[in-house]
Amino acid sequence: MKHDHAGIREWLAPLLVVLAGVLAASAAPAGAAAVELQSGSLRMQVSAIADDMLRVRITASGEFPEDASWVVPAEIRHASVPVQPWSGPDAVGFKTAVLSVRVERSTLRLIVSDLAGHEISADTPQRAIEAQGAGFVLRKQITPDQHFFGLGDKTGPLDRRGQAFVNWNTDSYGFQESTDPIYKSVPFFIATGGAGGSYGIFLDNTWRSGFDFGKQDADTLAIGAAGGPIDYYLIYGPQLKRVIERYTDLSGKAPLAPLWSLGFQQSRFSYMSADEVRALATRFRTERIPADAIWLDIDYQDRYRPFTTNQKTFPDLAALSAALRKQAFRLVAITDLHIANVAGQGYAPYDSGVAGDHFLKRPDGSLYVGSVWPGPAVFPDFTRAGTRAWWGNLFQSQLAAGIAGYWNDMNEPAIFNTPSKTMPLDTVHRIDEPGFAPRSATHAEIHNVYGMENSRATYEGLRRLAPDERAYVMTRASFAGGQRYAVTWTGDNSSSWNHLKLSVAMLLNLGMSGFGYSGADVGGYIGAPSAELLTRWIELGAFMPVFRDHYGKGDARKEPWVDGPRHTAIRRHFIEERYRLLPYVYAAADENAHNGAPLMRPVFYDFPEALSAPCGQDTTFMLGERLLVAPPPVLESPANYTICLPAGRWYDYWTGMDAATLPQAAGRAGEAGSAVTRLGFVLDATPGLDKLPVFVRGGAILPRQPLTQSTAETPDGPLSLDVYPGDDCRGEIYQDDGHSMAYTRGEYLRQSLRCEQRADGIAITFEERAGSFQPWWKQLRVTVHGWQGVATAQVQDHAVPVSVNAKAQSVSLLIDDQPHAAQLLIRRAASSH
Ligand code: NBV
Repeated sequence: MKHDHAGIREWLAPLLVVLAGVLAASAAPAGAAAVELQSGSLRMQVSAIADDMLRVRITASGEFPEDASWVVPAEIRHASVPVQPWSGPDAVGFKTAVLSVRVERSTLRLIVSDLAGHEISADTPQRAIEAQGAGFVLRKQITPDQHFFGLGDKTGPLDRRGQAFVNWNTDSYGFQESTDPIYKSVPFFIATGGAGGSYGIFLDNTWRSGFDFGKQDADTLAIGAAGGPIDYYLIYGPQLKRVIERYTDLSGKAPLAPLWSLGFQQSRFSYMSADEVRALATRFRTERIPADAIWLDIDYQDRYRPFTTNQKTFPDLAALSAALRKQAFRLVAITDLHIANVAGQGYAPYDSGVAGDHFLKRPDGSLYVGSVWPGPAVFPDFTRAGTRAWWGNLFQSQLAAGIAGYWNDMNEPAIFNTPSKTMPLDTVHRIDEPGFAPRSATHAEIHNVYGMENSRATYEGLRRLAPDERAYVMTRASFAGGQRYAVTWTGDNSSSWNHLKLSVAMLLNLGMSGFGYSGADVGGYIGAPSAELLTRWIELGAFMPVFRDHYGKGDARKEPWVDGPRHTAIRRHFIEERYRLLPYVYAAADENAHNGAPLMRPVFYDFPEALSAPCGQDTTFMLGERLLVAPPPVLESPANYTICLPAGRWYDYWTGMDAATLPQAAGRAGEAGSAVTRLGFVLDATPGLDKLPVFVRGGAILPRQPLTQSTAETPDGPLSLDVYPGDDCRGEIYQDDGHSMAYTRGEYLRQSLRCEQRADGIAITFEERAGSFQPWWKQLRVTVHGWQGVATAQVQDHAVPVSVNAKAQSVSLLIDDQPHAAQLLIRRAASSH
C-alpha cells in the first residue's frame, strides 16, 4: 500500500531526516505512527492513538498486512495524539501526556513507562519478537508483584498468573476446572500490581492464539498466534478500572439490556410443549417466586431446524407468548446457526440461503456440510455483510410471534462428526465487509470471530426489524468486542460445588474482559445438584448479572421448588431480594452502557488494596460499586471463615447494621505486618444455608423497590433509598420504560444523590433529575443506617416526621418524590418529643 505523508505531523519531518536509513518511511495508512523502525527483517510501528493507548504493529515480511479489524473501528485504529519524539543513538521514542515510549534500534525492544519513569511494560531483553513463517511469539517481562486477569471466562483461578491459555472457540460440554480452550476467545488481559500501575494488552488477531502468564518462565509473559497480524494495543490505567473502561472504548460498549433480562429466568433443554411452558409459568406465579422469562431450547423446533416451530407441540407460538405476557412472562427462543441441508423440501432458510449464496464452501467450491442437531447442515458465512443481513431478516416471524429474547448456541461453531469438533480449517469464508478488502479467508482465520459475527447478525437484524425495541441476544461463542451484540453465559457447566465456585471467577474475568453481562447456568447444566447446592447457587446467582436457571436433557429437575418447602422458601427469599434490588442493578447497567464497568466485579476493582487480600479472592465479588458479596470460600462447608472488608465503614446488607457492631466481628483489624492491616476490617462468620453475607460500603445510597413478581408489574409504593453514611457518599437512580429505545431520545430518568455527614446529623442532596421519564413512585422512603439517637428532619424548609428504630440503628422517613435539586436534612435532636 502506498503510504500517505499528508497525515504525518510536522514534528515527524525533522525526525525522519535524523533517522534516515533507520526509520523507514511510515506505512501508516491514516493517522501517523509516532515511531517506525526497521531492524533486520522486522518492521515495527508504534502509534499513540490516545495519550494512554498505544497501537503496536510488527511485520516480518516487509509490508504490513491489511489494516482491518472485527473489533476496533478504523477511526480509533487510526487516531493519533501529538507526541514529543526523541531519538538517541541506541533507541528512539516519544512521550505522550502520560506515557514514555522507548524502542531499541537493534532489537526493536519496546519499553513503556509512566512519565515518572516507572516501567509499565517492557519487552524481554532477548527474543522479544519471534516472527518466522506464519506465526509469532512476543515476550514481555513480568515482575513478581503482578497479577493477570481477563481472557474472558477461561477456567482456573481468578488470577491467571502462572498459567497458559489457548484461544480457540470450542464446544466444551462438561468442561472442568482445567479445561482450555472453552467457548470464547478474548485476547485481552490486564496486568495489575506492578510498579508502573495497571495496563492491558489487546491482541487484535483472530487466529488461534496463546497467552502464557509466567508458566513456562516465571518472569516472562508470552503472547503468540498461529497466523495473522502482529497488531496489539497497550492500554494504560494506572488503575485497573480505568484499563477496563478504556478497553471498552476500544472494543465497544454493551447496549443497555432490557429490564426483564435482569430478572430471574428459567430454562431447560427443553420444555417440550406449549402446555408445559404454560404450566411452568403458572407454577411460578402460584409459588410466588418472581420470574421474568422462560427459555425455549431446541425442542420447540421442527426436527431441530432453525427458524421452524414444531406444529404439534408448539402449535401457536404467538398465542403462547401472548398468554405468557398476560402472566408477566417473556419468551426467549434459541436459534442455532446450522441450517438443515435439505434441498427441495421448502425449508426457506436453506432455499433462500442457497439462492443468495450465503453458505460456507469447501476449497473446491462445493457447500461445506457438517452434521449437527438437524443432521447434515450448512453454515452461513457471517463474514459477509449481506449474509448477516439475510440472517437477521429470518427473525421476522419470531419477532412477529412476540419472542422477546434470542439465543445463539453452538456457534463456535460446534460440529458433531469431525474429530476437531468444528469445521475444517480450509473451509472458505468470503469476506465482504465494509473496512475490509473483499477476499477469501480460511476458517483458521475466521473461526474465533465466527460466533461473534453470528450474534452480531442476530443483533443487527433485530435492531433493523424492530428499531424501537432493545435487542436481547445471548451467545455462547464470542470474541473480543462481542459485548456490543450479545450477553453471554459460561456454557455447559456441571452441578458441583466446584463449578459454583468456578462460576464466580469466570464471570469476574468475563466482566474484566468487556462482557459486563454474563451468567452461569444456575444449578449447573449437567448432573443433579444436591438441594443445598441449588439453594446456594440461587443465593449467589441473585447477585450475578444474568440470573438464569438452566439444565440439560434427562437431568434432574432444577426449578426453584424441586426440593421441598424449606429450600423453596430460602430460594424465594433470594430471588425476591434480586427484585427489590433491581433499581440498583439497573443503575449499574446504565453505568456499564456508559463506561463499560462490569456489573459484577472483583473487590479490587474499586478497592485496589484488596488485590493482596488474604481471603476469599476467588469467591468474593461486588455487584456494582457498593455491594460486596462474601460467600464461604469453601462453599459446601461454611465453617467459620474470615471476610476481608476494605478500609472504611461497611454495613450488613440484611440488617443495615454497621458491620463493626456485628457480634461476629472479630475486630482483628490492624494485625501488624500482615496484608490484613491494609484491609482495615476482618469479620469471622459462619452463615447457615439461608444466609449469604452481603455488605454495603459506607458512603452509599441504595435505591430499592417494593417486591413484584415480574418486572412487567408496576411496583406499588415508594422507592426506597437506603443511606449508609461514610466517605464519598453517593447513589444513582436510573429508570426508563425498560424495553424500548425511547431512552436514547431522552425518555429516561437519571438522578444523582449525595450524602454528607455533619456534626449534627446528615444532609442528603438530590441533584436535578435528567431526562423526561416519569417514574412509578410518588414518594421516597429514606432510611439512614448507623443512626443513633432521636432525630428531626426537613426537606428544604419543610419539617417531616421521622421514625427512629433504636435497635436497628436507623432513622426512616417518607417524603414526596424529589425530581429537582433539593436537600433533606436529618438532625440529631437533643431529646424526643
Ligand atoms: O440446545 C441444547 C443445549 C443447550 O441447552 C445448552 O445450554 C448449550 O450450551 N446445547 C448446548 C446443545 C447441546 C448440549 C448437550
